[in-house]
Amino acid sequence: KSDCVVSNFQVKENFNKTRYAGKWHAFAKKDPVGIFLESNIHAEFKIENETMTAKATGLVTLLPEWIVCAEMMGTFNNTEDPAKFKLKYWGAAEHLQKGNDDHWIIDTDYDNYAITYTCRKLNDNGTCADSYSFVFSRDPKGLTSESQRVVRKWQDHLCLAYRYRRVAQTGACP
Ligand code: DAO
Repeated sequence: KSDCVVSNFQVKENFNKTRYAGKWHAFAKKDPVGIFLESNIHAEFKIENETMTAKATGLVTLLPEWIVCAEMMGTFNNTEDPAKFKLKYWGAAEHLQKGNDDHWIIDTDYDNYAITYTCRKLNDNGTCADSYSFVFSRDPKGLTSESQRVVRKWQDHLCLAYRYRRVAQTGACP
């Protein structure tokens, strides 16, 4: 069982970013405070001289009457743990969000599912006050029940069970 202390969370052992490269579709997401990416989220990961980069797309609401498909760029800077990255991200357009987040690959089988974790703000006791997490699928149609079973176990480990919502994939942001 998990104690919910972020520094004790397990991440993918011997994470192989070459096998992780390619396209992933968001299947479910636990949102941070101030949600940004809402639906139709997908990302294409590449490796450029040992550094993982991504181009991500998703529907965002900038104003109630201004909903756009945001194109986001990210650079995943390596750390001493191959599954833990410092993600620097920015929008292709100026009015989009930018920032620096931890980005941990909690688990993946590279071919079907992945689950990521970001904690933006720690509590004094080491648990997380503001986190987000993506469940990715290689198949845009979704995850098999077997993959969902594995993912559910990790959601529990991250102390985020039942905090995820399904991410609609309607083809709105190709
Ligand atoms: O939707 O509020 C949110 C959290 C995500 C914001 C960061 C976007 C990063 C885009 C590049 C990385 C793709 C995995």
